[in-house]
Amino acid sequence: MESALTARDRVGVQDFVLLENHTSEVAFIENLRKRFKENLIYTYIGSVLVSMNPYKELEIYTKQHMERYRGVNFYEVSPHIYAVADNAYRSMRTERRDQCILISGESGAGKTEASKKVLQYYAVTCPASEHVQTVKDRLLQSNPVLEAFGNAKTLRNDNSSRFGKYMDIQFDFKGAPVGGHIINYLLEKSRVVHQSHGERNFHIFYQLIEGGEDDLLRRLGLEKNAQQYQYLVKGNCPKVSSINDRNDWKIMRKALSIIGFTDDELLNIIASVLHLGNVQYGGEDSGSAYITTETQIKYLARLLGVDGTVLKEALTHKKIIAKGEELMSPLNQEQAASARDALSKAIYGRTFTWLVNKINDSLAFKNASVIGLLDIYGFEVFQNNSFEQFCINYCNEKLQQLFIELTLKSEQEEYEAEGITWEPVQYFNNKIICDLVEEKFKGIISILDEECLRPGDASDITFLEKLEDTVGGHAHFLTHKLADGKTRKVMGREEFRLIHYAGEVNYNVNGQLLNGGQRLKIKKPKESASLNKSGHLCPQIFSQAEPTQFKNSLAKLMEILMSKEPSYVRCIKPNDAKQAGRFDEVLIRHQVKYLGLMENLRVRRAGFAYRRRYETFLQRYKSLCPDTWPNWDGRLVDGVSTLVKYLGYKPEEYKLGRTKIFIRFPKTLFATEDALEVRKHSLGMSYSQKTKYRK
Ligand code: AOV
Ligand code: MG
Repeated sequence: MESALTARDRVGVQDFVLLENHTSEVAFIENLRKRFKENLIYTYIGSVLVSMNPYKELEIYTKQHMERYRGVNFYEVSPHIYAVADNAYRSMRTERRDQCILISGESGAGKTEASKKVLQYYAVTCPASEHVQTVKDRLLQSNPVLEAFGNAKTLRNDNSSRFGKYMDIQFDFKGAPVGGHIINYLLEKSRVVHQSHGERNFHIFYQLIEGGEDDLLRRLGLEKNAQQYQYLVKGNCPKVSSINDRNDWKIMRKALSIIGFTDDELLNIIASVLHLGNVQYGGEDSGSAYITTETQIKYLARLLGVDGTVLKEALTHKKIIAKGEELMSPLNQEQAASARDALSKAIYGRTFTWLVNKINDSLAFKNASVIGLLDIYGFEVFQNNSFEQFCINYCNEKLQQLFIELTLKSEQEEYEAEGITWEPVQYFNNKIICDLVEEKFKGIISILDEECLRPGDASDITFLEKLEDTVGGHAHFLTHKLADGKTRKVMGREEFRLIHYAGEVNYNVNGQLLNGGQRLKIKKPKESASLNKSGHLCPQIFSQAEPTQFKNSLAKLMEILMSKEPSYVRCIKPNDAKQAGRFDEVLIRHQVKYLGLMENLRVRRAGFAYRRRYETFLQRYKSLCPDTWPNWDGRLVDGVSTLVKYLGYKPEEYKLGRTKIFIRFPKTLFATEDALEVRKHSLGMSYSQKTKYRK
């Protein structure tokens, strides 16, 4: 039989805290490598779960596995996403505190898969009633629907989420899931009209074309051939070997009906986007554009329920306000094409929001205990980075900031406040970058907003100049201009570079950034439901710039997350080839670095696994010591001290702070919990931590 030592040599340690040389990145990576080779994709850093994408189906998500993790202490079983899910669930139940599970990592690292596993875990293991079954089904079925409309094949991930998602799962007092609520962030709308080589538009378009029944396609005026549609050919990649569009269509349709969509309003809109993409223009280069594709207009008018003439005007003119009067001014071909694309993006974006609202309605949000799940796009760097990457990467900065606030910083501050001797751990605080982006009046977003809303000569270049004037000297901001007036050759004149915590990214302001304040929009439906009957389709000036909206919604998200107790899942992508068994060390080391895992480990090693307020600790365990039972009259700290000495805690296992006891190793607390259980049984009480949540 294999000895414990050789086993560890082969499979590594299941918690990085147990590594002998915990400051060595080499040892960290080696541990990941050993475990990955053995298909052990999960490893802890204390309570943080590190997850490696195996790129193959593993037999670790069965019902039996779920059962194994129910009601069991974190450290008693091997690391698993189910342990994180179960732990959050139990904390919510026992401490009555809302929880959130924050899943981060770069594109293709396995965030969405992890969030689905969590949802499935609750759906299978939580108690249910008939009503709850419907809610569970709807919660689960929201995934295929949102993925059809919000995910796409990219170079990095065949099923890449092109929107951020925060989902609240609500539980009643019995611990049964009774509702849910989804908030979506920043759908990548530009994908509707353009895709890079080797990438696709959102899945739904191909599902409809490939899987749509003949009758349906005829009604929508669509052909069963993706090549016919301008919006589907840009990436030159209509078919993906890992995706079965026809099958996915069936799954999506079924999911829609479970959620309660009965008619085809949604598909009318999807079809109209495809028709819009095929609208073409004629006219002199600088003269007024006219539409040359009447068939498309006919279908569009019918599907959207608008008048054809109004539609044509909307697609060839813009509304301007001159001397207080509204006028329709003609567009040239190029302008008209971009107005058309802006309209498509707006329609799709609004449909997506409407879809999320409909799903939320069907989930019937209630005021209950909550576990939030955050699956948001990872840090992105492309050859050409635009406004969208800027927002995505800013979002990742904010999440890292939250991670720092909630783990590294708060942990160290607490030791200080409690007067616990402590060797501070150095870490990079990315607040400086968040400020650079979001600070009032002088942050990048403020400046962008100002330029978007300024009438007259505002342009991409004036925006860049203004940035240089305002944040030019910032340590995390660069342009092609050097301080001595010379030019930095490696950078273009229309770019600025941000030095993010995760790496450097050049953002192109050329015609991209000002999309953030896109001026052409279809009229906002008064309420979501009015979209199906539409009727309104006239261009209007867009008054509020999107970055500010995004900034505000992110601020709100941070508030939601701060109010909950967080659990972290840090996902790592093993290689760029989407292949099983390939461990690309350079790529992995980079992720370990920017996810801050080494700092996380150092803080964790130096710290204490558990802390409890004296009164809570004493209240829970006082029955275990004759001196503290039934009551302790003296100072709380003395009571706790008497109790733990009686229990045999060794001096190196704990420390007493001002208001709390700090326990270094989880096993110490587990032993105390076990003692409590034994005592309760001996007193004939049926209550026990473990049986409490088991059916
Ligand atoms: P992401 O959500 O982190 O990327 P996904 O969760 O979509 O990444 O994972 C990408 C692909 O990796 C999936 O489609 C699966 O094929 C595979 N995969 C991930 N996790 C597992 C797992 N636990 N077991 C088996 N296969 C897995 V992005 O949304 O692009 O940021 O934007
Ligand atoms: Mg995803």
